[in-house]
Amino acid sequence: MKSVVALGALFLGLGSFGLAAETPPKAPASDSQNQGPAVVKKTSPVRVWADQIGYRTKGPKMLVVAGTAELPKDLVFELCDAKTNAAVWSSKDNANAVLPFKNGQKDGESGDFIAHLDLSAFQKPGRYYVAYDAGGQKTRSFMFNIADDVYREAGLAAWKAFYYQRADCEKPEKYAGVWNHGPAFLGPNQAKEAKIYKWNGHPHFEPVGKDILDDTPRDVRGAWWDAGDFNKYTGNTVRCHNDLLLAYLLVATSTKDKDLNIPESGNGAADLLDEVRYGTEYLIRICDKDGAAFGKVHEQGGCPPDAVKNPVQITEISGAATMARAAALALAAVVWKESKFDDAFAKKCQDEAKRSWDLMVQKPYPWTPDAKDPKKEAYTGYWFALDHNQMRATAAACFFRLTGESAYDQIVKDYWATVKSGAPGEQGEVYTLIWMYMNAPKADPAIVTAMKKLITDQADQMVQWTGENKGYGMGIRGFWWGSNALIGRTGAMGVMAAELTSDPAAKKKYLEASEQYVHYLFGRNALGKCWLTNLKSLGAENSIMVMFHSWVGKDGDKASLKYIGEGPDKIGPFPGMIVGGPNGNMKRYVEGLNWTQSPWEFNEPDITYQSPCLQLLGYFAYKGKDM
Ligand SMILES: [Ca+2]
Repeated sequence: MKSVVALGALFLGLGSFGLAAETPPKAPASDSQNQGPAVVKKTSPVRVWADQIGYRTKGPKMLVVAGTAELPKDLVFELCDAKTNAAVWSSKDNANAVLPFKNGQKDGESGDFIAHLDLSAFQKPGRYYVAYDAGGQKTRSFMFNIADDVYREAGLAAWKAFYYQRADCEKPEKYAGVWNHGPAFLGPNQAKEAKIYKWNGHPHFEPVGKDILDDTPRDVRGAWWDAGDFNKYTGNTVRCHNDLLLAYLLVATSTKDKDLNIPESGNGAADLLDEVRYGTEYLIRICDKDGAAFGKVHEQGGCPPDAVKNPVQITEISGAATMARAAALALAAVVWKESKFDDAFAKKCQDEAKRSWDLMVQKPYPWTPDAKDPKKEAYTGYWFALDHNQMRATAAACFFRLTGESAYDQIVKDYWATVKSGAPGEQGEVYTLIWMYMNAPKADPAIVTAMKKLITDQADQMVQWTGENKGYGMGIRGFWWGSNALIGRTGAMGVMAAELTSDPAAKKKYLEASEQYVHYLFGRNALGKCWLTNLKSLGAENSIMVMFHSWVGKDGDKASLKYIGEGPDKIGPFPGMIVGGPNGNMKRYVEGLNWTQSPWEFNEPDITYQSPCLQLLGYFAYKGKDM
């Protein structure tokens, strides 16, 4: 009974996505008691992996059949109605729907023998699974929906995950459901009155040090905890913030005020932009009286977050952090100004960006050169620094769009002359820079053409890695630590290219290629995992239920236990967070929290994994129904 209660509460947490008629069918509570065949396991000799969120009614619908050994020629696949278990389609009548990959030879990337099961021709909305005989046992795939607007709720849940990850606030039940907590990090010596500490040389996730360098109390509330740890690294915050603003711009005209059920729902501004603003306001705060930005704010992780009473610690100012602040706030100024939601806030962002920019003009980077490499700054505990020149050019592109001043244009042009196209999605802030520059009123047409070509070239490369060319229907350069971020970034190239073209055939080509990466994130991958946390209520039977996290995944902590895994007395982690994913190869993943297996390399989330995935999933959430 407990799990039914928890499921009800989960609906409460996501409750206000309020979609009525367009809502894809939800997993009925009876899913788990389904009387159909045994559900597929990663050890099944033959595995059918589906996108557990689902497929568009009229879109391509490819599932992956994976065998440990060569696939038997006589395998029959039946599409079954999840409620009645009745077969509604069979590969016996659709022989061409099963397409052996590489003529049935082993796929080197996954080590599986693969066939593509193409259900595109089946176009009846509903909830289904695929049943088949795996080595003498009747087996079924995880269930999936077929619906017109199938990606919407899962994509919005991935946006809402940022709300749960917010630092320095209370999360009332009204917005957070069963993942509510009281006011956190707002006590004495915490985020409202934090002090600057001297870095003691310890790793990034640890406290800055023991010695206070400056005891001026500073308000550094806001933004999001970086990952499973509760630190706020200025570099990562800026990267995430800027990724999210681009993700917003890709769907801006489709977004609404009340999309996310957050405290800012009902204020008249798009909720997506409100969520980013929680980071923007932090970046406004995170500097001294001259506009010099601090490198990191340390908050000690704990469960529940409001139980942590440790002092919040700030590191020293840094030139790299200051230029990153300028770029982020200049970008926010453009987006807020053009959105027309809050002109005063747009101006404040611009003024603050300019303060940091002017300081960098007076006092060029690096502020204190590193003795070993004088082009870089001496280290004061500022982790995850972003490329200084890229940040400078991004800020300049934004100022150029805001003011039209040619000095900024020249900075962008000088930087652009150094840019060579790289692998899809792997050029950091360059995409934001392009998005800002190409729509600047006085942009140089030749530069704009070259910028668009960079995006289109990378999207074309991405298209080559999809569909029948790959065992799992998509590819990235490699499955490294945080591979899901690269999945998001690679898939997002098609979204950007689709937005740049006016040719309907090209747009379709790019979006259908990007959609393959959506399928990967939602479960059509070599481990059959939906890489987002706790999406059972949206239909993903095998979503991530264990995530390495100081609050909802703290091994051995009694208060955290209810958030870890599933079963009686469990509610699991908050929904929609994307974990790092496989690391080393497509199948190398650790599911638990056993310290000796370095779970943080696999199942820890990070705001910089989440943000590029939102350029992809956010786009499909809003525009998937129009494809
Ligand atoms: Ca709002």
